[in-house]
Amino acid sequence: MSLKLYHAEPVANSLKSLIPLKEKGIEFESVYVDLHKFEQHEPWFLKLNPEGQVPVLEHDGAIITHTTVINEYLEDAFPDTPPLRPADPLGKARMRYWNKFIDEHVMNFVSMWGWHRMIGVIARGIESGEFERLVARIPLHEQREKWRTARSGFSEADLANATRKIEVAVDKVEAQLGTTPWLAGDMFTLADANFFSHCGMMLARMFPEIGTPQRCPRLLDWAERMRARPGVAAALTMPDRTNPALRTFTGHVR
Ligand SMILES: N[C@@H](CCC(=O)N[C@@H](CS)C(=O)NCC(=O)O)C(=O)O
Repeated sequence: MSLKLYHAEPVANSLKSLIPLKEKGIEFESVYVDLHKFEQHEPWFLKLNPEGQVPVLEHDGAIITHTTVINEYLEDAFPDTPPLRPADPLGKARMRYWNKFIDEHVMNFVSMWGWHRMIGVIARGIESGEFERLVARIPLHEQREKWRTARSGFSEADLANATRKIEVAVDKVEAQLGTTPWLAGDMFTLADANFFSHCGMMLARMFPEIGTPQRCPRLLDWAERMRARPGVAAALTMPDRTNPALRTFTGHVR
């Protein structure tokens, strides 16, 4: 059996798939893709994932992309490892509801603030001819536009909308955690790994005015319970080569 995960720093999408691998105790080869060097747009990487994004799972030569798909694949392909998905149909539906909500209404809005504060700084540091050359290699139209917007600056209206989306998500998770210990019920699931990677782990540092003990005490307690899990802790200690000068903008600090 051969299993490889191509990934970047343990945050956002890379962390989202590192957590289940570590939680399930599945042996895999970690292949670090350096986003600071735009390795995800190199021809060798585009052969693996034509969309030019991490993470990518390679299992016995088959390629699986998109974290929500990767993570459910791990559940199906490694049934003898600790489950991170409920066995009953209703539990599965609850978990998938949260994954859909996080993928559609959380991930991109936290990401916009990260790009605004960090990628914008990187993009403006690249001379314009070189910048256009790098952007021209990006396969996805949306990502090309995101890089250009990061360089010129996101609009106040877009940033304000992103903040509003994050507030809605935080309040929604806080309400859920008043009912169940984990997002989808009594069991730690892929939905918890998803929200933690995209919002929970960086909430207090990246959005201190939202992630307050007054507003979301249960969410902050849940984030501590997440970090106390050996699998999550192991995922968080994967290599982090973020430029230290930019680190504080992103919540990468552990
Ligand atoms: N929907 C994809 C999103 C993947 C994604 O946005 N990955 C980011 C890292 S968090 C990436 O590769 N960014 C670099 C780029 O787009 O050039 C997934 O769930 O895997």
